[in-house]
Amino acid sequence: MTTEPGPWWRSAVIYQIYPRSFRDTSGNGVGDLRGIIDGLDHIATLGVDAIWLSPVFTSPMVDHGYDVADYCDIDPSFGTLDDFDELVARAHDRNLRVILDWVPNHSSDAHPWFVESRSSRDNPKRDWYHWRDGTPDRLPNNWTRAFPPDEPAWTWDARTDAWYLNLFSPEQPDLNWANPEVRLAMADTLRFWLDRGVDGFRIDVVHGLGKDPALADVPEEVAGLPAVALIDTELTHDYVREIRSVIDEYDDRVAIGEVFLLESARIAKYYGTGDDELHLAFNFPAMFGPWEAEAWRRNLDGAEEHFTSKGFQTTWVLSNHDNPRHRTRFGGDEAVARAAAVLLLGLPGTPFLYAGEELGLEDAEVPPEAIVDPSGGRRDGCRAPIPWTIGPGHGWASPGTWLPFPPEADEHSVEAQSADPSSTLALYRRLLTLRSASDALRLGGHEIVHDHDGVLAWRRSVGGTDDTNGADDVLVAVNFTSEPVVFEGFADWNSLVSSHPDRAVAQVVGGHMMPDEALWAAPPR
Ligand code: TEU
Repeated sequence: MTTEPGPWWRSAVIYQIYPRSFRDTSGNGVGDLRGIIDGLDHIATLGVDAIWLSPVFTSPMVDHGYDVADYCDIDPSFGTLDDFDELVARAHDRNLRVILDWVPNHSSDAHPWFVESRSSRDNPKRDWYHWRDGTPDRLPNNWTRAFPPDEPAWTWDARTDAWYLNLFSPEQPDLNWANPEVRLAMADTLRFWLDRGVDGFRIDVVHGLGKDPALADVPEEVAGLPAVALIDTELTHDYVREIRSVIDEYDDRVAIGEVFLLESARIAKYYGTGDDELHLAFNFPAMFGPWEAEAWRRNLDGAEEHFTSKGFQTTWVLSNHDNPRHRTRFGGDEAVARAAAVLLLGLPGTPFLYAGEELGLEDAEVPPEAIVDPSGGRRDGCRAPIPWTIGPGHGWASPGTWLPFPPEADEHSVEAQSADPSSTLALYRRLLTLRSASDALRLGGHEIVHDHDGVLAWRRSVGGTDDTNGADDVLVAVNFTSEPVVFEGFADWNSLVSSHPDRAVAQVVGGHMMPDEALWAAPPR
């Protein structure tokens, strides 16, 4: 049962690669495109449908690629355009789609557009960025930037005695999307990659594009938050519709937005009417919640209310390159991380995996002298290099790596886990194999069937949940407690997969769940 009634991304699992940390073949301590090509067999065997690459464009790397100096070329530390074309071809050979990370809100200050813009007040590109007159002691407004936090979002440029806006670091000036020339130039950067065969884009801080023309102060009570988390204007929706229309010039592509707003209701607005803005938007509130049954009940209810009931596809993320990995966030316990995998891949919607979570990685300990993240180091631990092999270097072609390896890198390496049927990697492979064979798991809705004593369970089905009609029907049950529990009502169901390495597959659930266990089960035949 693998008929796909809708677009590919509705049933896909998308795997995020942070290219600097994936695999180094050149020996410079930083991952590269040829390393990703070498890793494609691992990714294809894992069983995901698409890879999303964090930015690989030319960049001075102040924000490790989220500061783009040329939107239409590959940074030499990652390789060449030829390497990129080969990567797309090799990925497509393995039925893996390729999604790029497009950073339209700001460029690098080294981008020729900004170099021109800052050169004089009458330069033709002056208005491509947000400039404000004034004096060095009077900020244009009270916005604060993200990197480092608590600093103003404005930088004084003595060359022309004016302020420019930067929601992130001063090396990341905000582009002025109100200028139609900017929008045309940025649309062409999309076409450049679409013409090369990419399957879509993850669009960085897309909600931030439209700035209030008055650049008014934010209310005093939220002025301590980075301004990027507060910007949400109607103008942005016009720009997102334009972006979508460019992507729609090509068949079968996807627009995924990083809408960094902290309320699902506001995020959902960026799906527009359902077919004129984003196809998918990250729903970060779920990621920021704890490992608790009540919180996940709220997440599922919220997904239904804000997304599914409106015909929008929900997304789920547990880990990414901006936050501590979920294993680390949830206390470091491997049993919990494994249960989280069973939960994530059993949720209704499009799940995103962050490279290394299939190995159960924890964040690296990064000593103060090794911090490289412009946010002050908060994001370095989750960006630790992926350990591929057992032994020194872990398969990296370099004696040193740009960040230290995560803890227990030998045990967590791809090599060690590939050989072990009880490993976290084996669990992810099994989950993804089952998911790809089940319409209920890929496409079905959900119905909560149990929500007390720390156990949350839901049923995924297509074609109804009448057990006699052969409908595809799967129970997902998660014990969020560290105690064994008896879980009534499904005693005669058969376990398809359990997060617990000792639970034999196909064993009858019997109503008992082990501490920190999550499982999928099928109705009795
Ligand atoms: O992140 C946007 C963003 O606002 C948050 O990630 C947040 O500001 C940050 O985690 C604070 O520590 C995107 C990218 O995901 C991130 O990696 C980039 O640094 C940022 O945009 C700028 O392009």
